[in-house]
Amino acid sequence: MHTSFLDALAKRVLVFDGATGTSLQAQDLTAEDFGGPALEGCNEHLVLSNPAAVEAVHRDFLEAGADIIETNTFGATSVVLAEYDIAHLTREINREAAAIARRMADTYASAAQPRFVAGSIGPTTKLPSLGHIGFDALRDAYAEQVEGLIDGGVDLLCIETCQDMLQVKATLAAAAGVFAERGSRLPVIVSVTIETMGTMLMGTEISAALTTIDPYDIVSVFGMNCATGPEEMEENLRTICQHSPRPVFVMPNAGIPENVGGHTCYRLTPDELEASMRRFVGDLGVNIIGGCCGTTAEHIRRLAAIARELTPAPRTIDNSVSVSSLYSAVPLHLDPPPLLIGERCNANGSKKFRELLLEDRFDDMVAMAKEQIREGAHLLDICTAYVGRDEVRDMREVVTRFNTQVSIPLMIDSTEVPVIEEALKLYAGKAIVNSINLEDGEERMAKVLALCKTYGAAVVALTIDEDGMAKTAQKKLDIAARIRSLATEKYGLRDEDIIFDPLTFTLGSGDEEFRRSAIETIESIRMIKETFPRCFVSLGVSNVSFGLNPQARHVLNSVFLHEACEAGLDMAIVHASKIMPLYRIDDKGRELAMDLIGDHRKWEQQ
Ligand code: THG
Repeated sequence: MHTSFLDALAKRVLVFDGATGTSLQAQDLTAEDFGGPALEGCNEHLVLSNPAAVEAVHRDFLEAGADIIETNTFGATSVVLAEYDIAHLTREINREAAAIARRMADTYASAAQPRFVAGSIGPTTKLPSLGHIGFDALRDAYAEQVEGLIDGGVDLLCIETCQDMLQVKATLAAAAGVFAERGSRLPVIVSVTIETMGTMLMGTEISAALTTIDPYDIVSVFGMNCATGPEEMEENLRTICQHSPRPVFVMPNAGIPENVGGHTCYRLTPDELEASMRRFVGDLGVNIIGGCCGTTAEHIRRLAAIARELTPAPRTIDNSVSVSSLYSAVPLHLDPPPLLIGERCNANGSKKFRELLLEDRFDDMVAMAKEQIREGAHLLDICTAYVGRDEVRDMREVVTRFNTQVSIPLMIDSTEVPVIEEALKLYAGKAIVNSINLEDGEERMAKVLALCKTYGAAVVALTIDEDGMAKTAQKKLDIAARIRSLATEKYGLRDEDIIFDPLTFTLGSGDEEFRRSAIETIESIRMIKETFPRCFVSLGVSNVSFGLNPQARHVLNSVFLHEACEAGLDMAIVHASKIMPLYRIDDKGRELAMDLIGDHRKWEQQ
C-alpha cells in the first residue's frame, strides 16, 4: 500500500536529508565530472554528467534513516542554468534529478518506513523585489522546473531557502498553475531563510512571511532553513510554532558558516544538533526536521533516531488575521479598533497626490506615504486612476517603489482588473484589493477574486449590486451575504480575507434621500459583524462629510468613526492626522454631529 507524505506526517516526526551541496563538494569532483570546465560548479548538471555522484549523496542519507530526500535541483531553473548556458536543459535536469531520487528512495522504501522525494526549488540568483526579474518571467521559469520535477516522480515540492516573499509568490503561482493544468496537486513546503540579523535577506520579519503565506491553500507546511545553526533559529521558530496552523519544518545549517583559511567550515556537532532538535520537537512542536549546509549523514542518523521516540509538543495556535508588507505584518483586528488606512495616496482624494502624479514625481509620493505613517496610518490606500493617464503604468511606478520603501501594507484601490493585477505582481506582501461589488453582476468580481487567490490577497467588498449602492441596513447585509457566498463557495476565498464596506453617502448635501445614510450604515455594521463574525468591516469615513467645511468635516468624521467602531467597525480609510479623539471635541460639536448622524432633525421641530 502506498502511504502519502501527508499521511506519514500526520503520524510522526519526519526526517529530511542533510546538505546536498556540501556533500557533493566533499566528493572532490573534477571539471570532467561536471561535464567540462564551463560547467564546473554547476551541481545541477551532475544529474546528467555524473549521476553516480548524486546517487551517492542520496544513498548516504537514506542509509542514515532519512524519510525524505531532496532532489539535486536547488538551482535548476532556467534563470540560474542560463548562467552556464544550459537553460535548454532545465526540464531534462529536473526530470532526471527527480527520477534518480525516486529510484533511490524506492530502493530503501519499506512498509515500516516509506521514503519520499521532495523536489528542491531554490530562490534563484535574482530578487524580484529589487527588480532583478519580473514576476511573469520568474513564474514561468518555476513552472518549467515544477513540471520537470513532477514528470520525474517527486512526492512533494520543497520551496526552500526563500529570501524574497515575491519570489515565493511567483513560485506558488507557478505550482498552482501546473497543478490546475494537470488536475492534480502535490503537497508544498515553503521554507524561508532568516539571516543572522533576524530577518530574511530582503528585511522580512517572520510574522510578515507567515502572513504572506497564510492565504495560500496549496501550502501544506511552513518553516525555515539555512543561514544559521539551530540556536539562532529558536526565537523565530517559536513564532512560527505559535502562529502557523500548518505543520512546522526546520532545517538548520551545522552552525553559522565560518571561513577558515578560505574554506567554509561548519562546526555544529551531531550531538549539538540532536540536542536542539529534541527541544524543537518536544517543546515547540516541530513536525519535520532535517539538515541544511554542512550537515552530514551522521547528523541525519541522530535525527532519525530521535524522530522515532519523540512526539511533537501540542501547539496552541494564535492564528489572528493580518496583512503584510515586504517587511512586517499588521493584524486586521486592533484592540481597540480602528485600524487606520491612510487615504491620501489617492489621485481622486488628494490634490497634492494628483499633482505629483501629473508630474511623474513618484519619489515624492513615497515621501507622502511616509508622512502618513508618521501621522499614524497602519495601512495605505493607493489609487492612481486619472483620466487620460495610463493607470497600469502609474500603479507599476508607485508599487515598485512602495514595495521596498514603505514599511506598512497596501490597499490597492482601483476599478480596473489589469491595474490590480499589475500591483499584485509587484507586491511582496499580503495586500488588500479595494474593491469588488455586484454593480455589473458577477463577471468583474470573478476576475478580481481569481487574482486574490493567485496572489494571496484579501479583498474589500462594497455593498453595491445591480440596483446601485444599498441604502438600508438590511439591503447592505443582503448584498454582503450574496458576495460572501459567491466569494467563499465559488471562488475559494476564506471569510477572514473578506472586508465588507457598507459605504455611506455624504450627510453634507442635506438631501432627504440620504439623511438616514449614516445611521443605516452604522446599523449595517452591527448586522454584518453579527452574521459574519470572521469577516471584517471597513469604511471610507471622509465620504460622510463631503460638501461641508473643513472643521465641520473633522468633527463629523471623528464622531462618525467613533459610532461606527462602537457598532463593530474594524478599520477605516481616513486622513489619520485629522481624526480627533472624542474628548477633544466640545460638547456642542459632538451633539451636532450626533444629531446629524442620527437624523434627529431637532432644528426642523423648533
Ligand atoms: N470605500 C472604499 N474605498 C474608498 C472609499 C470608500 N476609496 C476612496 C474613498 N472612498 C476614500 N478616500 C478618500 C480620500 C480623500 C477624501 C475622501 C475619501 C477627501 N479628500 C478631500 C476632498 O475631496 O475634499 C481633499 C483633500 C485634499 O485634496 O488633500 O475628502 O468609501 N472601500
